[in-house]
Amino acid sequence: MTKIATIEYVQRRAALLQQLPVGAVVVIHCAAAQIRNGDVEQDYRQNSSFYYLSGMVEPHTTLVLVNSVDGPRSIIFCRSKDKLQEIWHGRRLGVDAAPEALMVDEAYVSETLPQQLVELLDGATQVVYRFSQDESIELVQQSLVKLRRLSRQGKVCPTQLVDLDPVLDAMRLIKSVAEIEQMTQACNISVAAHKRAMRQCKVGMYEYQLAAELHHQFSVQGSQRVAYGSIVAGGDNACILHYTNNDQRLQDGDLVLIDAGCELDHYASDITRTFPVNGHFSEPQKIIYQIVLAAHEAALACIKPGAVYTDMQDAAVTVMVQGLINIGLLSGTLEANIEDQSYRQFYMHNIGHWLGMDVHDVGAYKAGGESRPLLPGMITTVEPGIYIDPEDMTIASQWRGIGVRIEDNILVTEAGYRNLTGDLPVSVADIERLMAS
Ligand SMILES: [Mn+2]
Repeated sequence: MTKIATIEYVQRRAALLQQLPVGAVVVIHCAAAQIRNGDVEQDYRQNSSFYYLSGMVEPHTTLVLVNSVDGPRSIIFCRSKDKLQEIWHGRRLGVDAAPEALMVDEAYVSETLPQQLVELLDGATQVVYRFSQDESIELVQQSLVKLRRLSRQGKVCPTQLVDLDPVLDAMRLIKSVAEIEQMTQACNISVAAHKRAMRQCKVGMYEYQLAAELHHQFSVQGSQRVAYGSIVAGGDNACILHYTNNDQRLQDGDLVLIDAGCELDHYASDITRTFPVNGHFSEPQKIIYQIVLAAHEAALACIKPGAVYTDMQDAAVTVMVQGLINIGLLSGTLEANIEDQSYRQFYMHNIGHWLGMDVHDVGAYKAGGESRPLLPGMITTVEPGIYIDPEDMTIASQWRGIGVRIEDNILVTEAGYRNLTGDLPVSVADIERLMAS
């Protein structure tokens, strides 16, 4: 499996600095380690934006980029080598190996950062850091106070504070060739896992047992972790949008909705399929499923450079509302139902979200108050759904408790789009065929 080459991190740092004025200094921290209980830590997962610029997986690390007149400087502050700590907790890169491994100019131990940052910020025009990151806010503030105090010794304190996130988020939104390759691999693993789940699904299984089939396949194929908590929702549990208890038995005659995706080298995938536990859709299930599938196809058909996010939502809503009118779950005209959003009773979320290093990836959905145009290199999910309240006695019993969502991961291309998860069966016939095999 290919990984993103170290040189790409160098290119990202250069591309970032090109957008900043000479004299700018960027400070970005890694994710803080979290205590689980006692002296046991939560599994560590690097902060995506930090990893995007550094390729560094270790905690207690900070990256500083200096856009100096003499050219850019990249400096990593990381943990020192420590035999005893490494025996207990694992290998460390260390400052000697860091410059070559990460292709940065200099490396120092983390403990020297507060002192060195004061020196690095002396004479800088602006400090660029994440306004959302407590460690950076604190450290930058302390450094500025120190510099101010030293003004009579000729130190010059920067006067501009700039948020790094909008610049970095815009970069992360457009995926590079290597990122697309990485996400294609993540999607392939998740497709294989969903196929395995469809094949292994049996009446009477627990939802967590079906989840285990997915997770097994993720791990076997090299994924480090799930991209988010897996949803395996049998029957009307599918009507709970973020159901993650996964502790019920799968019943004969019910559907099961699986929303799960692996993470591969810090890149996410995010797939949903809904299929019959016993391998055969009932008539009412099939009818709802076909409406969602038609909405899914209508949304996909909109995707091309220049289309906007709301085009997908509008297309999916139109198809689902008409479908719900046709079967009597909504009354009145198409236009009136769209206008008063009565369909929100059955479809209460949006059509999708950006996908990248984070499952709900960074990047603005609007520009200048308007839905932004799609561009090649963007990756989005498309995930319409219909969820029929199991407790709503005004609805005919045959529909109650049916929950269907269909979600694929879509790369916007010059020509239109590429469905990165399109190898996973989605039609009723293809799903039933796979489950029978
Ligand atoms: Mn999603």
